[in-house]
Amino acid sequence: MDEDRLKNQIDELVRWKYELTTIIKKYQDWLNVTKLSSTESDLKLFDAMDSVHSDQLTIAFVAEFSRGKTELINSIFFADYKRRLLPSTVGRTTMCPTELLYDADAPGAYIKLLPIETRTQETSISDLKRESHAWTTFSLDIDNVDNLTHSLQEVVKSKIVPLETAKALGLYDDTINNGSTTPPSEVEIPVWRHAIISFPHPLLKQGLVILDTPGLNALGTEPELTLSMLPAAQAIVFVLAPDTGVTKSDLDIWRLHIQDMLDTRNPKTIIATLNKIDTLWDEMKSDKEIEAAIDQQVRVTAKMLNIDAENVLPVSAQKALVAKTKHDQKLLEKSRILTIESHLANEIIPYKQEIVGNKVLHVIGEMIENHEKLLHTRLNKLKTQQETYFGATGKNSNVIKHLTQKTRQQQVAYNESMKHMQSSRRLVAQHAISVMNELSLESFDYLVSKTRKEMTESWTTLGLKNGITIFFASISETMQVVFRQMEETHQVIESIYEKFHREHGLPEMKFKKFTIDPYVQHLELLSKKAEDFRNSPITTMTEQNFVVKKFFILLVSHTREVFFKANVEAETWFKEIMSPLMGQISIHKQMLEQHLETLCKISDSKDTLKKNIATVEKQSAIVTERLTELENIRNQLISHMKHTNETKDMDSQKNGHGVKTECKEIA
Ligand SMILES: Nc1nc2c(ncn2[C@@H]2O[C@H](COP(=O)(O)OP(=O)(O)OP(=O)(O)O)[C@@H](O)[C@H]2O)c(=O)[nH]1
Ligand SMILES: [Mg+2]
Repeated sequence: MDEDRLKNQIDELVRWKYELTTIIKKYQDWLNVTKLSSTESDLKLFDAMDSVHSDQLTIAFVAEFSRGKTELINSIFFADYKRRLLPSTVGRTTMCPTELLYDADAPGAYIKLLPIETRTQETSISDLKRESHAWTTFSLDIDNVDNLTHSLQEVVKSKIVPLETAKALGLYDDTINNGSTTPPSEVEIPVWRHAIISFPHPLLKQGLVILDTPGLNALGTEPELTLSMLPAAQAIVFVLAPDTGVTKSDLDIWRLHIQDMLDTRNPKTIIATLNKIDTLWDEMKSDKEIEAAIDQQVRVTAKMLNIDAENVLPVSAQKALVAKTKHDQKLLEKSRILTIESHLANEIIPYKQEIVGNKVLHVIGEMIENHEKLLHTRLNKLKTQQETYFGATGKNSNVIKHLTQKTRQQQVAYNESMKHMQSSRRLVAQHAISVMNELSLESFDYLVSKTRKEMTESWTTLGLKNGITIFFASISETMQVVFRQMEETHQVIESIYEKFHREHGLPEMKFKKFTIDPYVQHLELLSKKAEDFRNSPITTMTEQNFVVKKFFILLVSHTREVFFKANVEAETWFKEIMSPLMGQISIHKQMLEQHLETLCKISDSKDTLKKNIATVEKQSAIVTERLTELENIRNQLISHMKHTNETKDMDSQKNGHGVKTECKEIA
């Protein structure tokens, strides 16, 4: 049924994630059985499983005040309560950004509120989330809807404070007075800065997170929303209303906080809703005329926002809530809420699935590939050994002596290469030190303190703006240095891999290069946001330097996060980059030793030779069986993600490898 589509799709996503973790678990068991697991592989698989488990689907609602964000949330997600669960009234209602989620670790439902006064601190909301003492928490009585709705009223609370207090909190916007009247002596401000509501709603329990934001420049005064919370959401619902049309402030919000995101994500994940279409329902007009009027509004809206008309969805949140409460199917259809729910179900959830899938595939796919290569090498070496033994049957001792000599020579060559390998590894370690030094948080913090010093010397809006520019220029310079260093490192590693392939017949292996591109792109996005922020009307007034300062603090904290991620990934990369080659080398060494030992024994008796042939045959059968198991796991993973692009890549790699891993004859 259409009404249940969203719920069904979320259930489906949960099932899909569960199956994905089952496949990862199967691979982990396989690694244990084959004794190929290592601390690194365990850690990687644990991380992959954890990222699937803790993954959330966030839908954020953004708009100017009174467009009906909260009403939409109530009607899409909470109509079962048969009332307005979250407060929604005429005029400005929601006073603080509100996250609705399910916290499985908490003993019961709660509402957690961050006092507005925390704005004076330099700590970001995401950091404050880890400091429970900073929040005021009330438990929620979920069995009594009256009590529940009453408790949720906290998010609309405001208070009157002296002008100076509002200014100190960066909450006084003097454009409101337009310079024509004297500033007021008192200002109304929100009581809370942020709210987190946790309760066991079925969809929230499945990992859905809803972010309701207040209108009236809340996004401008709390830059963290624009910088991190909105970009992190999988879907953004931007709400407009036909009674006001697309106003200047609607457009400002769109341009300053949403439009940019269209460049970096699937456009279908940003939905513009034209809410309150019931205001166009006119009994004096035919259904056709009403339809035409709505279509016209959709086209105008799409043009103004410069998006496809199919991503502008007309709706009546209020009538949808009434229809769901009264089970009025006709009104429900007329409200068009099901179109929005279908869009969320059909576009957002599969997109989310793709993101999670790609993340897992990126890690696991590569590991499986390396293990497949390893087993293929082992199998080929066993085959060669078997052929040698067969060849040796009935041969005289001179031939065996010759074979032994040849293998010894290979061992000497191998030992020489190992010496070369040691010096190459030292070289790679040196590269690692320089790269890690550039990406170290100490260097980053030094850069920040330097920028800060320059900024404190001119703690004016202009000085702060210049500080941001200098800051990004320095970061970009660091990234360029890292890029050059990594290019050199890649060359060194390539030559090592190549040497072992050329001189010892190890399979031609492509190692994974470390790319800083995603980090550079992320930093460029932050830099662009900073640029937009610098040019936005809010920062043109010197009185707003509170906001600029806050923005800078947040930018630093975000950039630090990006840096930290790059640092961790580079460190892991350096740790792992030689592992596939070392695995192959270890097999190569083992096989050489085993081969030599057998050749020595061959001359002893024919029985030993027979026994050895039998052992090699048995080993080959086991390796073949393990390979089949691994291929099954890989196929399961591929069919589980059949819609992702990376799967296609993996498929083509699969077809190309295996044959290539043929080894040169040892003897
Ligand atoms: N006629 C009509 N009124 C609606 C509709 N949706 C919301 N409203 C009304 O519009 C007013 C504002 O709705 P809210 O949901 O509080 O709007 P909001 O966007 O959350 O506003 P803030 O919380 O102030 O940012 C309320 O009185 C709602 O009942 C609708 O589809 N039709
Ligand atoms: Mg609201």
